[in-house]
Amino acid sequence: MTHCILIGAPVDEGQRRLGCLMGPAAYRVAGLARTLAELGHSVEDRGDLIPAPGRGETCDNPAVHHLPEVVAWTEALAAAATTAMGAGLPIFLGGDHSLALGTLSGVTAHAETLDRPQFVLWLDAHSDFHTPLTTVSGNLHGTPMAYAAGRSGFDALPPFPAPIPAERICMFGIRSVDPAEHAALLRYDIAMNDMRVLDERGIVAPLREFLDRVRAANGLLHVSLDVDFLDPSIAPAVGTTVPGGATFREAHLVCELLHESGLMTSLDLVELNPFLDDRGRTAKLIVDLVGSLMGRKVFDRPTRSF
Ligand code: B3U
Ligand code: MN
Ligand code: MN
Repeated sequence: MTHCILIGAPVDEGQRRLGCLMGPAAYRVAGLARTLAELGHSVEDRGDLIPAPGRGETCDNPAVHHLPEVVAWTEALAAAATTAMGAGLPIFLGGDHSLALGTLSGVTAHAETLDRPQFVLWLDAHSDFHTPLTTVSGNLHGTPMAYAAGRSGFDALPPFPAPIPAERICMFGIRSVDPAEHAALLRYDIAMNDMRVLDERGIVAPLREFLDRVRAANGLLHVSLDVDFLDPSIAPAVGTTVPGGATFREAHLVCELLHESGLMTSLDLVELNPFLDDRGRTAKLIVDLVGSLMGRKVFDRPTRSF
């Protein structure tokens, strides 16, 4: 039994399409708390965070927009994440992926106090490895993984608590990387399971390798699930659809393996745009995936020895 702490983060300033701010409400309507309770977990819904007003920060890249708002969200989320980590398993309901600037900061700060290494599993079509100085779109939802890895260029944000070394980061589902991100990623030895790798090796072997590393290091594991990790044919409610994503079964398998590992200590659900959904189908799919992450099985095999 896990104590699940739901934290709504209706942020949509990290990109330009309106609607992500309805994400937390959609997860609640789709039955997230009920799903967790039916699996035997206790659920505490802390409601939606309200960030402080922006303070007018600027940066040298004129494309960047809503920087002060994103800084304010980062600070609010980092504080909420650190507090929640001491009390249970935080599940952050986005909101766009810029929220991970804050959640990664907060969970990593907590890991530091425990003197345990923080690991990250990034389930996304995108590597989100831009800095505010390299982004072409100016959308800060494309930057959180670079912030956590300790790239420079984030002067408007608080310094990242303890930059996460590349070998503690694993990306899955990647199929859209901008040239500047690509150049930067070549300097980092991040486990890059793009669709090329997953097509060849499948999802199980690379995931087990990573989970074994987390276990061996007694690490904490933050999982960041971007809706566009999934193929748009099953998850249409996202602003940036990229064809060729994870299938229904692959996504459930990732979640089932994560559950079996018992290693996940915090979770982001990001980029759901309910305004683009088809009768709540994407929200319901994400809630179902959280069910698999938290122990739902088709058939619960008793452990047998022969
Ligand atoms: N790399 C592009 C596209 C992108 C990143 N994250 C999403 N889209 N969702 C950018 O704008 O930085
Ligand atoms: Mn993303
Ligand atoms: Mn994405």
